[in-house]
Amino acid sequence: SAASDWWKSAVVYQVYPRSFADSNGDGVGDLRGLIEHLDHIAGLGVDVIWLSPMYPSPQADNGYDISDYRDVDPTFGTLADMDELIRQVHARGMKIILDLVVNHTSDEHPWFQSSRSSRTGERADWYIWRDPRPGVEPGTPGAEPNNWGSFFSGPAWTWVPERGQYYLHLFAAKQPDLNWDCPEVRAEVFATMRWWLDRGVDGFRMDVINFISKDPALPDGPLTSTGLGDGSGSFAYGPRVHEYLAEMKDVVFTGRDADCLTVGEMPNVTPEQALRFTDCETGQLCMVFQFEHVDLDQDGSKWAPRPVSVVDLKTSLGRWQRAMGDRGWNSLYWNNHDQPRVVSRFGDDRQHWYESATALATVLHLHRGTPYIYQGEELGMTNAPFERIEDFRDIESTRYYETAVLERGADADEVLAALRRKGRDNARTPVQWTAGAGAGFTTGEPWIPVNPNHVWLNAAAQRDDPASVYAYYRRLVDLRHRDPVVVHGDFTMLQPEHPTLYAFARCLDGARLAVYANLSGEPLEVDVELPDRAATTVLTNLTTSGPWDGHLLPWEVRVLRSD
Ligand code: TEU
Repeated sequence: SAASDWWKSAVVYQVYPRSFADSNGDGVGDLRGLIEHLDHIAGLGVDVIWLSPMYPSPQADNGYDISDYRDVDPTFGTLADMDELIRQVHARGMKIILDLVVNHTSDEHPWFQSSRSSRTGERADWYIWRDPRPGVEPGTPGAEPNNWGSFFSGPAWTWVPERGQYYLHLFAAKQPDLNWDCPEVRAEVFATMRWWLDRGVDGFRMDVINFISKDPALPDGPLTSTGLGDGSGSFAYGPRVHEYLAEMKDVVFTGRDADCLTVGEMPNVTPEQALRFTDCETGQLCMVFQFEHVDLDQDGSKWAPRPVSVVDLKTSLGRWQRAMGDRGWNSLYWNNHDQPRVVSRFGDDRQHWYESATALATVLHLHRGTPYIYQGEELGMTNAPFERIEDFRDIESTRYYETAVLERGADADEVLAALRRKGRDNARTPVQWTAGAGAGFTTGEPWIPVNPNHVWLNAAAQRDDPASVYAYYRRLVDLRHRDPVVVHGDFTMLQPEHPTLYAFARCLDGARLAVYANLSGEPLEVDVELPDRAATTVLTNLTTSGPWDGHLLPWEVRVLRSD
């Protein structure tokens, strides 16, 4: 029904609290800082805020390693601040969803502390423990239960002498994987979700939620360039993942007054699987984050960059549009806290900064699905200009540098070039509020360097400028809210083989919205489709308007509508 599908017409704005706004001068963003800047978010017209983790955490992975699911890290504030945030978000007519990170906990979580202490005690089977490989000295290389590598370099297993076993961690050693096959683990996670919903939150973004069910045999995976195995075949779409998410839907969401937004982050998910997760009748989630389009610029490994063409992007995103059809639902994103900035990645942050930021935004937001804006994207923020390894903060980047350069002898400049291009810190430099010191993010020393381009690229300069990237995002959000074709129209890619034109049509009950975007620095003469020749321009990122002759300047986009 329409009411229960409210999230189809919504736009979501992601806040990564550590980098958003610091209210107390300690150099780290916090909830008070977020509360003070809520009007910036509300001013975009967005419907929902997704808040990245603010829970107590040793911060090994910036909060994606949680040591208490029912509190707030003192760095970010207090539970009272959280209640205030929820109130203030709702007062502005928006909703708020939390990040649910329950594939793993922190190794400092009391659950893990008790699990690691003995094989028979309380919570002994709450994590994934295995004996060493027979015949190899436990705790030495090769004694791990299988050959899997972790996402943050090195083996996915860590030896615990106290217990005489290894535990599995798909990410850092400080992020042990929970054992979802244990019913008490699921019950505790579900109870925590209800606890937050009762506090007023409106749903969850679920971290690597397709990884929660592992093939209990945990077989070796195919070897990769690091010399370790890729275990994803045993955990990316495990035997019980649908069962567990169906149980969650039942226990947590069914029968609540208001309908929640649920979005599952799912690396490696295929279109067929995503449809099963999001099917309007038999699915378990509203939508998933898939990774295909953001993995196009890499060759196997994330650190082996390769060029992407407009045709590659169209082929991938077009396939997802077709696959979700009218039973499933897409999430639409270019950016989040793990991805490089889109204007630097698929756009041109030098010659055509404004035009390419707005052209890419238009293409994304007018696909069928729910769009996500990552903090700073609405300002056209760019990648970090980091020169030295010392500038990087992210555990994924620093661990990769250590293992590749220091252990495997890779070329340091090449590794740095890859980090610069694909590293997650590109997304994590402070939000640029002003041209002043600390970019208006902090009065203190920021935990990660601010981008020097804040002197011209900042919110203060853009907020009241009708020709800004910020103002353009506001128009895109507004178009979605005003025009049902944007939400419900079907999707047809136009001229899929064209090397630089990204064009598509959305149709609903005889109305047609067509997008023609020049994703290149060269002007273009477009062969306009017949139904669009007499159409009205409803949005363009350049000041020219009125009838269109099919000419597109570099990175120009035209959105046309006809009835
Ligand atoms: O990310 C999951 C994930 O698989 C990646 O995209 C990851 O960021 C990495 O780049 C793989 O190369 C989620 C969170 O979004 C991320 O921030 C966390 O570090 C990770 O899970 C672990 O919780």
